Amino acid sequence: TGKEHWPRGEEEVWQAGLRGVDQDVPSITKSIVNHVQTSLARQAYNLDDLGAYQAAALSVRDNLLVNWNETQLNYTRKNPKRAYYLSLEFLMGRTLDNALLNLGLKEQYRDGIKKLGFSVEDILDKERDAALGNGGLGRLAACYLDSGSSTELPLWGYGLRYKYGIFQQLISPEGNQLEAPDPWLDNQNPWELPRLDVTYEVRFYGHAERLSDSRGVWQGGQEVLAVAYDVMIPGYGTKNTNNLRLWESKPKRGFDLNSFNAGNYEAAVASSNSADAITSLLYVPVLHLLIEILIPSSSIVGKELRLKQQYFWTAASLADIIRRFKQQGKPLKELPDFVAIQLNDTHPTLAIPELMRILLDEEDLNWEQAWSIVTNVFFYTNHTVLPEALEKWPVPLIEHVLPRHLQIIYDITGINKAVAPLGSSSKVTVERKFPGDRDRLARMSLIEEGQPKQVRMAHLAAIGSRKVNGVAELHSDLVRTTILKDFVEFEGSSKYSNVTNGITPRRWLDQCNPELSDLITKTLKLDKVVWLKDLTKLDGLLEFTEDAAFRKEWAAIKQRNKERLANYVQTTLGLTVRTDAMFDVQIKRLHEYKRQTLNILGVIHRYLTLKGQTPEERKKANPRVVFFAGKAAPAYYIAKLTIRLIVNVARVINADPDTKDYLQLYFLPDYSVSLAEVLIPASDISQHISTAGTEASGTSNMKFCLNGGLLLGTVDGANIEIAEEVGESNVFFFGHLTPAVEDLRYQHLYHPVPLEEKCPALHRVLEQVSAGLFDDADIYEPLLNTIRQNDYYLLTDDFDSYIAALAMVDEAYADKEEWTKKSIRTTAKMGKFSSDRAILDYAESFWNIEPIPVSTKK
Ligand code: GPQ
Repeated sequence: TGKEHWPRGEEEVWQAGLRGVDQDVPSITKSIVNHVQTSLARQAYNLDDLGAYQAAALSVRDNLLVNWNETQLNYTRKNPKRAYYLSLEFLMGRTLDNALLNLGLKEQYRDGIKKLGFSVEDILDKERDAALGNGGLGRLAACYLDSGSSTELPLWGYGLRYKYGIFQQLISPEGNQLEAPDPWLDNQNPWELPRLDVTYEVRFYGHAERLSDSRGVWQGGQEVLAVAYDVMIPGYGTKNTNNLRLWESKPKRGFDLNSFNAGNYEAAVASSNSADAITSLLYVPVLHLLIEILIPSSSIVGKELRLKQQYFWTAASLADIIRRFKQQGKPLKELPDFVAIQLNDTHPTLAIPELMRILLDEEDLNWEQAWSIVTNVFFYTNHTVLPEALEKWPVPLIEHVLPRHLQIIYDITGINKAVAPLGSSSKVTVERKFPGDRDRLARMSLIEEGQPKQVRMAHLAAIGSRKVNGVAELHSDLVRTTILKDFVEFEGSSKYSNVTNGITPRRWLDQCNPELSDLITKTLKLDKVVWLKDLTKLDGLLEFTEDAAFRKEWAAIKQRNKERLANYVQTTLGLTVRTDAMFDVQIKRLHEYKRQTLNILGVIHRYLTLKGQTPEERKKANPRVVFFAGKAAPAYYIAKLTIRLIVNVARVINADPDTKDYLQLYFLPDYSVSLAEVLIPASDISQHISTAGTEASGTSNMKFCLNGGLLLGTVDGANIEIAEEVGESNVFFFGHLTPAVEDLRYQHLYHPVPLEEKCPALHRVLEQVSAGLFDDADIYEPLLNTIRQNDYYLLTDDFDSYIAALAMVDEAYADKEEWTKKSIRTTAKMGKFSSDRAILDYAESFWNIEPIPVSTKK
């Protein structure tokens, strides 16, 4: 009868009850109305846009769940090797529009929602961003998840379910950044599925004892519960839907019953409060760092909480991965054949000693067996070479919170193992390879001497991983030749490689720039699924650069995107932006190395130049609107001062009747993924002007160029590879190159030249700021002094060539037809920067995993 293949009950009854995925408009409206009634308990007469958004989201979620289930069942059946992306940040942004586009249901929902009396644009706008990340690193993780599903790879993400994401940024009338919490879960989150039955216990503190050379036992302390929340990640043009599993912390027992019974209510809830705190908020780094933080009490408490976050998340994720592996009944030595774990920066590096602990203490393997498994499971991506941003943890703190892990870290670095045997069979150690080289041993040690001693997480991540990569060619070279040079010399260079970052063209073109996407589809005469999944197809646009009608359409779309941005500024800030000017955009975290200061000083220079001209002379100027957006870490004083300067310069110049037709300046508050989706398609030129060698890759540079914006930048990060693709004549480069940086810094220290001699133009600008042209005279002295004194980020060296590059941009923009050709060529050559290419590179060269498509493709 075939019934024996059916798990339970009567198959027909089951099949009839399965909520299918009917995707015609009547089924969609029926499903939305159903959710209005039975999920939200509301009705047509009291449904507002937010309610309509929620009902539509729940109805889309039904589709995702069906696909998610099929995908996971397929993985379980086929049992392939899987990869896991461990990231403390996932900057997802909004989900509904993305899910509709990936499912191919946007038009059906547009029609259905209209029939119900709402507009799809209005309800999409009701969704709050999931902003569980700071910047590029977190958004990269989100793009990689989209690409993992779209390329049908068995790839899961693991992260934390913060109750508060990145703070909301407000700007005071004086121009100060104020921070407000981001309670993003307050409206309920339709995109997550609580898995209250998937829980693990995670231990902190207590005491560790050694049982033998390598084995030990860890007991006592505090136990906290990790609870899983699953977020569905739909692929584009496929049913494959992967999982992002986020952990929430919870007290193991609601409260301490003994204290409760003794009438001590405060003590009873105390342990419960500290367990909840672990996943309460996302850390906002200073100098991308974790030292000073958004915690009201002392910074030691903040640091300890951050360490607890890192361990809580890695321990729960590893326990989950191992439980899944063990269900197959295979021996642990086969773990590397079924599991690859990518460490997104050093944040999850505790996974290395944690897996050692599990294998040694709980699974009874010996050191060589355990170390061989560990070093074949993990892969480490580095995202910065800035020394101040490399993670280090004080030894006493690790000893207090994770005593057993500290023992294991010491064993890895220990005398006999002297920076770990190379693989399980080889007994090569640093001591044997470089006899007597004590400096080298000290440099390579996992422990940095000092008061207190500190654990160098990048060294631990490198030595414990199968492969190590940087995120753009130049950056990976710098990783190999600077921060991990000794490790390359010890282990050989083949372990140290590069994967240039990428971006998903679904969100960063199709979703944020639908008109351009449609024009491309029409022009290439391809189904849009084809080129959005093979972005090198954009190359086909090149032959249309000489087609005047095509250029006209291309330019008209840019113009409408500029108007859309102007509208946004009008409705949110009440300010009128002129749209007949060049739009010049710099949007990213505020940081000295990214040099927003160079940009604002350049704006002041332009303003002073215009002021010095006659009205007749001014008429020749290229009108320009400059946009900034970005958040500063709350404790990063210099970055906040830069925001204040931008806001006050804007106040003065936007009100100046002499110049306001030629120069406008805006700082848009509360930068987010959603705001980026409005800004990026509207830009004519965007700025990526970090000091050479400091920006690991940059990813917004790729987004702007994909949308036909030209790039003004330094020879740094992925700018270099963008220029290689689009050709140097289509980008505007300036500034000193990486090899010159060290020498220039030396000159600043030992042979300083007075600014009025070295760079009179910059000197004049600083004088005006100091004189109080934009604000109280003294306010900006600390910011200006960073330039006048040691000028670590080389503004005094790059200012003149920056101004010259801006002039070249003006000149090029004057020839609109030629500019549009450059814009088309830029988009056409962006194929390399799809995150599909990047994720497939990780899959093939590192993880050794393959696509596992769910049988029926759409
Ligand atoms: N990046 Cl170390 C972050 O966003 N946060 C960090 O803590 C570190 C790096 C960025 C980096 O600055 C950009 O150049 C990269 O494009 C981005 O990571 C993704 O790799």
